[in-house]
Amino acid sequence: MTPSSRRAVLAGLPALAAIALSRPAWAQAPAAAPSGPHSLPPLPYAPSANEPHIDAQTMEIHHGRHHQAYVTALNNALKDHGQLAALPLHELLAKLDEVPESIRTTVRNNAGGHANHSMFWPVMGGRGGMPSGELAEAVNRDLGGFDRMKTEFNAAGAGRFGSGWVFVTVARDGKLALTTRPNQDTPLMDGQRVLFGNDVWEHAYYLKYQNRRPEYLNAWWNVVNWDRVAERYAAAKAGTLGV
Ligand code: MN3
Repeated sequence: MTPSSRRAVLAGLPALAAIALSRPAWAQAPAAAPSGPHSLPPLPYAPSANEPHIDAQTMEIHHGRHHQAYVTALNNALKDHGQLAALPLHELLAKLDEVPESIRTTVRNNAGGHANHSMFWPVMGGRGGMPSGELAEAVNRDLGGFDRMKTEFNAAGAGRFGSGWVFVTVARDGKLALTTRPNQDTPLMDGQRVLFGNDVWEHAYYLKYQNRRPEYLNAWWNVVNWDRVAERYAAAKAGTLGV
């Protein structure tokens, strides 16, 4: 490095440091996302809406950083694949075997991540409690009642080794089932529909709960929005539920 270029680099440092320090790391805008068919859905409530069970900083990072990263990577992978880019997300995930092998794993991980989180935000922001009406009847019929569903869902989430999700799926006839997937895999890849699910990646809970995943799983039920879940149930039976 020449003396003059060293001076230029050093001269630039204070300005860069000031920019970097002016906002907390998690609040800085992500690198410009390429335009693409997929976009980050806005969080349907304030980041603090799930306090104290899920802290606002976790929600900010999880939505603005992690989910955005899946959307950005998916758009990057699809940028030279117009026909795939035109597919609705649930159809893309159901047709992974038609995706070129060179981008298949990237699409699987990031379309899955985009779909899973797009489902996740709206089923939270509520006050917990229990489902009612037709959905409660389905929970009783197929999952042994609310208490048993919760116990088995929490056990499945705690038992998911590494990163992944725990889901309740819903068939077109309204039948419910409990399942888990690793990483960002989703029952959508099997042509199924997700009623609701919880994210058991460490990024979903580590700031507040550290390694106490079972505590997070138990607390999560306090923020479920059963009105939104009931809307998803009705949409599934009507054949209009996407991700
Ligand atoms: Mn996540």
